[in-house]
Amino acid sequence: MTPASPHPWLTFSAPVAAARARGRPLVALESTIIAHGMPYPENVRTALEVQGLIRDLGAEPATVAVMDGRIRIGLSDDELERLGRPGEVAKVSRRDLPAVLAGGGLGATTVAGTMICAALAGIEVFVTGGIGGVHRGAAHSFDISADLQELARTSVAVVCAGAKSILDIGLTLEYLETHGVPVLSCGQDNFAAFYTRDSGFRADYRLDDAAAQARFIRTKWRLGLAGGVVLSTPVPAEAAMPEDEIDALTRQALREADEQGVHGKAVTPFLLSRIKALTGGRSLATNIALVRHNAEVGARLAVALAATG
Ligand code: PSU
Ligand code: MN
Repeated sequence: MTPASPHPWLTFSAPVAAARARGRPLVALESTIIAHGMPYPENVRTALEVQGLIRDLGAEPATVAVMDGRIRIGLSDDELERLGRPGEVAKVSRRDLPAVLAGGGLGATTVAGTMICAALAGIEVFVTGGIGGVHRGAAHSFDISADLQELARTSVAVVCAGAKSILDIGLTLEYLETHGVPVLSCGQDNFAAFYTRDSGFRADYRLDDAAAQARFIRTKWRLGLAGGVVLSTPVPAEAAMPEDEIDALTRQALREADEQGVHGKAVTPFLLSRIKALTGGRSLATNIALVRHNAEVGARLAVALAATG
């Protein structure tokens, strides 16, 4: 659904503007995964590959970021490079968006930030790696990602490989249930666990087929039930990490974060980079494989959703 007059803070790249004009399906992509989730240069290479995969499946990728006082929907290769190179890039969630926009800085949008921008741009499907969630020990730290609150209120379908086991996946699903956010799974019954395929928790509904996913999502929104939908799909089996290894390393990374007093928005990037170091880079290969797979599932969903009118 293309809004008649786009929001004044949005700037569309030329390919995204052309896709909008022709009614071609769009897929939003986040940029925190580029600036804070993966190291350079694999981050930029992955971002470019993911965009290509989406195009090949008949949708137009729109990577979202904040630059020079504008919400950018679609980035050039040079702009992706600017975001991905080591340097100061703000991590932009809901609370940060006004500050980075008004201040004219460079910002990478999280799942929550990207959902807000996608909704403003009329984009219904958004592909990420994994969603944020309720952190382990949240009873003491109160660390619950703003991604979950955004899913409760903003009507965008978020395609992911589940949530990382750095989180408390059971509590994350409880939170989503409380807020009426449906959790769909594609390819298996259970919710995925990012580096591994099976979180041990069932998703609400298994819908393997993009047309069925699109019918579910369209029905929710046509009923006036605002808010997001999570579509989980597991990392391809050949790229998954061994579960006992990732569990042990996750516990170690969590201990280190605690010892070093890492808190707030720094927690997730810290854990990601420690797990990458502790696995000798193997977790990065898994991360790249799952994002690529999510992009394919998301592109098919965007095409199917566009066909529902
Ligand atoms: N999960 C990943 N990789 C990531 C993130 C999550 O596997 O890079 C990023 C996403 O942008 C997500 C954010 O929105 O981390 C969540 O951060 P926090 O836990 O601070 O809300
Ligand atoms: Mn947090």
